[in-house]
Amino acid sequence: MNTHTDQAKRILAANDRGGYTVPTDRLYPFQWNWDSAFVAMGFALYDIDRAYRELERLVEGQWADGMIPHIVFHAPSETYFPGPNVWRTNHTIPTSGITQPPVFAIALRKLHEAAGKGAEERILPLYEAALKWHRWWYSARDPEGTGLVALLHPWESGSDNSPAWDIALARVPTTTDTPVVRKDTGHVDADMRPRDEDYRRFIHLVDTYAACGWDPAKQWEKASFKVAEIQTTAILLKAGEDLEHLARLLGRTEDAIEIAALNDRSRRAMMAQWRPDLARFVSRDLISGDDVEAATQAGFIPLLSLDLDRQVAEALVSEMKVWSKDLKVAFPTTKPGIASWEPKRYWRGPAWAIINWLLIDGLKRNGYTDVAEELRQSTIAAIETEGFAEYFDPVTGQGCGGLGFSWTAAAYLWLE
Ligand code: 9YW
Repeated sequence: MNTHTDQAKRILAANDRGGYTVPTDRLYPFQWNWDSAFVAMGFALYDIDRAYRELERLVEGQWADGMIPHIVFHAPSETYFPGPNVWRTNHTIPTSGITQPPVFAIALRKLHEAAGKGAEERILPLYEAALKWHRWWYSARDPEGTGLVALLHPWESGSDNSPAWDIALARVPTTTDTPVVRKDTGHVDADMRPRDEDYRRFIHLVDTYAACGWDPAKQWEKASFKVAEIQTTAILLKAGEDLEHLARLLGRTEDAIEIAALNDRSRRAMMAQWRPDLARFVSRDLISGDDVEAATQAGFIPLLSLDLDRQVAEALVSEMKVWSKDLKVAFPTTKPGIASWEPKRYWRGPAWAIINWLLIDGLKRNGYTDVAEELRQSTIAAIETEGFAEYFDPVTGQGCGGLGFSWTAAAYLWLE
């Protein structure tokens, strides 16, 4: 066996805390939502039972209203901030109060395909959980029915300190009721992490929503950060397609019709976010009404769920090539060379294996198999050279952030 494959499986085993996988030891000692979806797809390649367990354990944290939280705090740990006492969500199984990109149903379809016929019984409760979550997205995060879902916290994007939030986040006060006692910078170099000011604003938002009792309608009203987001909607639409497929397979015709209508709404809304002058798709800041023009990876993720017209696809892929030119590792999360580009600082420039995974699938969907193959090789080479780091400096190739990282291991297994 390829020694890297072996190593990837060992990382997933080492990060197992009893049917769920922590992203990495100490820095992230709980179960994270979209990490677990990627990890489940990794497990599906060699241990289908464990793959299902990963999703089942995540769903233990699902709220009555359908939201699947971004963190499920199955067991206490002192190595992460903010913990359950800051979130104050009062759930039997402690969780955070916000969500994360809905990769779940994409994973569920992959698991079902890997398990083969006869696995319907096991996916049924997971299918129900996904359906409830998708309904939550459309009711709680798109109450006006625009087709684009909104984030109320940068952590919900999974791209915490992306330049995409710079303008919207600047309106959020830095004052907090909760002392900000960061733990992350004790594990990882502070230069690779979000800044203190970002954390103060992140916690200000947590305080605000906790004061709303985590009621979605109250939060929507009080939110000082509200972005109708293109990457999340693109993922939701792909997951929606997979959910519709599963609904039909399970004989749930009414569900399938309902999901198809939501998918259609998102598809049309996303197309309207194409900006030919930028050669990217854009999010919308719902507080100012402005386009989010920051040059980040999010603008390319619609490849994953749209069958683009040739002209649009050509422009988008040409722009991707401009961004990747002369880099050691593609694909950068911020356009190289612009003022907000920081090649080592988390979501402000580095390349991430799971983002590449989404882009590779999107490029293939749109017929760009050669470009997808280049990106696949770049990702594999980065991991084989530097190890299973959280992310990579695209200029030097250096592995950064947490090490022995679960989703990088899962991505390797999937892409290799
Ligand atoms: C946080 C676990 C998570 C990822 C996010 C990433 C980071 C920090 O780590 O979040 O405190 O939640 O930005 O995408 O799921 O790997």
